Amino acid sequence: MPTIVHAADLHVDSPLAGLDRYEGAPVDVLRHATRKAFARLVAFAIAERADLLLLAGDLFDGTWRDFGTGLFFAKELAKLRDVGTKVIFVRGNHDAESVVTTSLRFADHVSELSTTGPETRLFPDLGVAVHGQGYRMRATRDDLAHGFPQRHAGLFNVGLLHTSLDGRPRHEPYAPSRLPTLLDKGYDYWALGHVHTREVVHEAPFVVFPGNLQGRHVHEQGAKGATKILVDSKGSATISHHPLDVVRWDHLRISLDDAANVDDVLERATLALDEAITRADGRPLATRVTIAGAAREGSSLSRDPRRVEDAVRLFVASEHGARVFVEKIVVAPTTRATAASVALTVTPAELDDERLALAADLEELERKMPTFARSRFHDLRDELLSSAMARAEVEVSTATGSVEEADEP
Ligand SMILES: [Mn+2]
Repeated sequence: MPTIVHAADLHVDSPLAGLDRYEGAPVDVLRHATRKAFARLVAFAIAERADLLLLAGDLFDGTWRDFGTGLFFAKELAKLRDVGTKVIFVRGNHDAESVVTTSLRFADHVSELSTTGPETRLFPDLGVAVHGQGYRMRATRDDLAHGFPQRHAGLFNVGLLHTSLDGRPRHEPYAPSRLPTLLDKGYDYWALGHVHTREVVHEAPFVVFPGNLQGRHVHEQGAKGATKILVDSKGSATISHHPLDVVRWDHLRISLDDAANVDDVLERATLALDEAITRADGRPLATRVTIAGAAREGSSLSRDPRRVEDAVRLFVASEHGARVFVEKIVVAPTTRATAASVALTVTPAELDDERLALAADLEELERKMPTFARSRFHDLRDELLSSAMARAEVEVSTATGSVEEADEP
C-alpha cells in the first residue's frame, strides 16, 4: 500500500527575514535555507521510498529572481523520477499563475492540477485519487473546495488545496473553506497548505496543514517539515511528522529583573542560548533576543539599553558566531513605576484588540494600493504589524508580572 509524503509552502528562494545581509554569515546556510530544506524533502521522499509526493501550494515565494530558482527545483524533482516517486502539486497565492508566469515544464512523473476548475488525477497502480485546484490569481476569494467532486469508490482519496480554512489567525483569507465542506466530500486525507504552522485539524479523515518546510522569520519558530502518510491494506492512514528545516528559528526572552550589571544579563543569556541550541537539534539557530524587565535600582542597565544590546551581540558572536545568528535584539527596560502605569491602562486582551484593528487598517491600505505595489507591501505587512506589537507585548507582559508591586515607589 502506498507511502505518501505531504509538504506545502516551500517558498523556495525566500530570504530569511533580517538575516539576508548578516555580517560574516555563511551565505550558503542563510541565503539558501529554503532550497536546502527542499533538497532535504526530496532526500526524505527517496529514503522513505515514497510513492507519491503532494505539494499543496506556495512552492515558490513569488516571481523568480532569475531562472536559477526553476532550474534548481526541476533538478531536485528529477531525482524522484529515477526512483519512481510521482509528484503532484497545486499553485497557491505566492505562486499563482498570475505571479509565477514562467512556464514550468516537468518530466511526466510530475503533474500540476488545473487552475481553472477542480481536477482529479488517478494513480490506479497506487490505488490513489488526488482531487485539487490551484490558484489562477493571487487573491482567490472563492471556496474552491466547494466544487471538488465526490470520492472515487475503492481508492484512497486525497484533496489537495491551498486554503485559509475557516480563517486561520494571521493568515490571508485566501480560498476560504469550511471544515464541513471538506468532510462532506468523503475523502480519506486533505492535504492542505497556506497555514505555516503545522496543524492536524481533523482525524478520521485527516485534515492536515504540514506547516512550511523552513521557517523564514521569527514568527515561524520551531521544527518545520513534512507529513508522511502510510496507507494500510484496508485504506486507513497513519501519519507522522518529520522535521526537515536546515535553520531553526527561536525567540529568546531574557529577564532584566533585578539584574545589577551586564554580567548578570550575560549569565541569563548563556542559559537561554544553551536551551535554544539544544532545541535546534544540531541546526544553526536564527533568533530574536528580547531583554525586558526592571533592573536593580541604581543600576545603569535601564539608562543604557544600547550597551546591553552591544554586550549581548558581542557575546553571541564570540561564543557561538558560527551557528547562532541574531536577527534582532530588543532591550526594553522598565521601572516598577512605568510598569504599573502600563498595567493600569492596557490588558493583554485589549492589546489583542489593538492588534486586530491595526491588521484591519493595514489590509484596507493594501486593498487601495495599485496592483504593482500590493505584493511588495503584502510581504512587509506582517513585519510591520509584528514590530509594532513586539514592544507593546513586552511592556504588557512585564507590567502584568509586576502588578503586586505597584505601590512601591
Ligand atoms: Mn505560504
